[in-house]
Amino acid sequence: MAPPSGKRVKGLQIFRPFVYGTTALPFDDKTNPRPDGIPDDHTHSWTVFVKGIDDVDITYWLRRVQFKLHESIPNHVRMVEGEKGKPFAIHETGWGEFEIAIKLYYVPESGEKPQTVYHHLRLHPYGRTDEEKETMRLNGGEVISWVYEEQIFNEPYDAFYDILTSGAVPPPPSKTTTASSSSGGTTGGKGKSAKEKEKDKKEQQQMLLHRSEGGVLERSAMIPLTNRPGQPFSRETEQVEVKKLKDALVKVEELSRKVTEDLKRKEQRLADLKADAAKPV
Ligand code: SLL
Repeated sequence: MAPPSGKRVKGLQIFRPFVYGTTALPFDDKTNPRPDGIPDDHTHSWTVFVKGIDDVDITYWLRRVQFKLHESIPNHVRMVEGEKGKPFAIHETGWGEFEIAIKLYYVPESGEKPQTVYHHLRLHPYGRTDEEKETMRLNGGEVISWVYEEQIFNEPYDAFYDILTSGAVPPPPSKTTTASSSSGGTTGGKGKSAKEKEKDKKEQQQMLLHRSEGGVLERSAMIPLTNRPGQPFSRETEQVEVKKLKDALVKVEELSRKVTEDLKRKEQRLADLKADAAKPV
């Protein structure tokens, strides 16, 4: 593919948050019955996905995703084309865990080459303690292994920059809608009728309200303010992680102080013993 014509925006980086990972659920006659025709040795149904944070659309920068599954799975290389507002996802059943190669293909305007991330399909929770294992389970018993990532576009082409910044707008009311009529532009007002201005104002209010509820806006780099069911990546989670790191640092400093004190005591003892040994008898 020829690179897009036009210049790059020098000295500028734009990032977009996204989430990828796997969700697995063991077969169970009551809650997750094995579908007809699935081999007896299959124990789980699972999904691998790439999606926007808070389920916002990302197809304006990500065009398609190739998932390379384990060779034991029929037709193991799968290409998923972007559908506005929907996750890129593959649903499968199986018995074993393996590494999935997830190749991201960007929109042509970006001029970016595809890039691969790797993700381990988790069917079984792991951890040193039961508590740690439980953090991998959602309420319904699903085993989740999800990763927050940020896609960085370094010095994007002009046309792509325009796409990326064409407006932070609230997600459409139903997240599955196929086309958003909003142009994304909320600025201006010149030459607009009173009715259009009123519409703009409403959109802006809706946008602020949505953000104040903690959600993110479409075509933005925002992350939610708080956690919600199925949405564990937020400023709240970030704060919890920061606190964990701070607490760990305090512990490390305390340990290091103790070791240093111990060392000093031992050095002193050694010096005393040496001095003793040097005394004439
Ligand atoms: C393991 N190294 O031993 C891994 C291999 C393979 C998983 C896991 C087959 C699905 C199907 C399946 O689950 N393969 O037959 O469609 O754990």
